[in-house]
Amino acid sequence: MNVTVNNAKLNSWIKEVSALCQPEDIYICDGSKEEYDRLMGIMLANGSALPLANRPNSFHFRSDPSDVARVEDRTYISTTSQDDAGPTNNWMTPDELKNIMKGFYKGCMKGRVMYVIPFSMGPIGSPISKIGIEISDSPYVVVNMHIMTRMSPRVLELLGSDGDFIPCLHSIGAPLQEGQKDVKWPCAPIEDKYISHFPEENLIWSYGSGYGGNALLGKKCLALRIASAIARREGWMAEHMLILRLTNPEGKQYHIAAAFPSACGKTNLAMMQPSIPGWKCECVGDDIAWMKIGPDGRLYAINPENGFFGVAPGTSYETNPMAMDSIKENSIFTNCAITDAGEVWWEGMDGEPPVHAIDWKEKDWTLASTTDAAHPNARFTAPASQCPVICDDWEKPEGVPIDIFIFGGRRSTVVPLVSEALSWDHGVFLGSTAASETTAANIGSVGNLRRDPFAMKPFCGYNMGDYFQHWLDMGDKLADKAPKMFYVNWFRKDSDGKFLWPGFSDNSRILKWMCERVDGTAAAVETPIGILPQEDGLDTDGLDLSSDDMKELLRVDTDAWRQELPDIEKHFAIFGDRLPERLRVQLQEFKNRLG
Ligand code: OXD
Ligand code: MN
Repeated sequence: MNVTVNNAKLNSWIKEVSALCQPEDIYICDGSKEEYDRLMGIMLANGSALPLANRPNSFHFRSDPSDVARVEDRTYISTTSQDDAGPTNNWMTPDELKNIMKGFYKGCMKGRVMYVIPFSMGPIGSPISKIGIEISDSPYVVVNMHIMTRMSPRVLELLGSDGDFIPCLHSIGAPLQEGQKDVKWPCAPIEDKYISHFPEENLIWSYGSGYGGNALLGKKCLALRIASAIARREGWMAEHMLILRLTNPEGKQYHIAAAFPSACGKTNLAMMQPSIPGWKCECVGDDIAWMKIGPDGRLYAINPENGFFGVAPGTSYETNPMAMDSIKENSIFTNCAITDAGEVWWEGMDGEPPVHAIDWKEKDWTLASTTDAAHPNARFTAPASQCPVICDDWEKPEGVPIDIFIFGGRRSTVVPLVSEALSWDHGVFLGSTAASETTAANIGSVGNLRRDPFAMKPFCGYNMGDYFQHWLDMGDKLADKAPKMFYVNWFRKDSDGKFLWPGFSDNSRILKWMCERVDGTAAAVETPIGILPQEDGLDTDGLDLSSDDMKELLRVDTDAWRQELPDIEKHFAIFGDRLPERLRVQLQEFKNRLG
């Protein structure tokens, strides 16, 4: 071990894990540039990392083809009683799950270094931040954690001898026998992967995968699943939300937190540059919001992360110029294609596709190929500080005051461009019934409709019925200081299957209407599904959009909504008596309004 550790809990945990996993060596990380360079050097030498030609200090990795996304089927919330994990989570008792996993962990780090990664989610030392320690046998995880979290010796200093932390144990599950040659992306087969959470003791155990969401344990595991359970106990919120600041031409600021399921364009919206003159948008975070009620009774949000782990395909100067500028240097890419010029490429990047590339599976790819050159869930990891529109206050320990909540999903039909909730309870109803057509970020079939309440289905660390109640309780506490709630769908299509709304920077037009609703200046019409803009209520100046298309975008198709009711009922039924009575009332009132 390279450093003496003073914290008693950490010392005994390190001893316990090393006795179980039997690594060749133990290394305590300090988050320094020297450490990053050294580990990257090792990975360059063994061929798992590839330097990129035109991006300083940037590298590409290819995963094993079986290890490309989060594995929801292998993700567990392990509580003593199954009811506490609820119907949306895989469950086993802690004893049962730990027994199985200990079998896998036994000797799993043989021939590898066990890295101890002290990190802070949220600015180091901020009262809302949480300290985690990840133990991992993957140097790829260490370099990604350098970007995605705050890693520094200050974290250990802050812990002192008796401070508490969230233990996050990770192994790729690929021990090396004496003399065995390593592969470029070691991992365990799918049926041996486990992403486990023990919210009753704030503990995370992950085994078998090196993919970001399964292996960078500060993100989905700590900052969402474990934090959501802590937040409920402590009366705050941990949400799968981007955070942005919008400033109007008069200089008034609005802060928006928005929940969309994976791969619905959260990163694009978080960094969006408004197409309407005089409006400014700045990014606070693109994936996770931790929110607490401040001394003035308003809800304040921080982004607990330090970087972006974004979906690369579809990202371009057209769709997200600020992301493109964020990944010019000091970035890590995973599962992209590599051009003959030694650069990353993915479907949807600006310009002409390369004539030839080496695809994400390390095979030749040409324009004639029928497969994708980059995996649809290929990712970039980039420091948030490199985003040209990162908000000056993004690291402010007290956070930014939220004015607006947005929920949404990807729906080609039924759901109009925007609607405002009739009340807080109605907003919770909208969030709790949110649905989206599935994409490549989660393993499973693409294109099905899945209910993804508050975009938290894969990330809620306790019974989702109780989670809905927590939202209602937070509304009661916030009372007239509660943010307004909206539901959006940028993805409605016409009968030819073409998107009706241009999206991206033009989404600012929708955000503008929301701000005007907050100020009480925008006209609106009440419909059975919520409050909608009047037909000419949105600022469409300079937009080439026919009035028929606008009508279709805002059309409330009551028949189609009536047809949705059985699915909503079925969705609510799974929560049994944990479904809050107030949501039953909302459903009944919705039915009544639809007639
Ligand atoms: C993500 C996800 O990686 O939601 O952010 O899957
Ligand atoms: Mn996400």
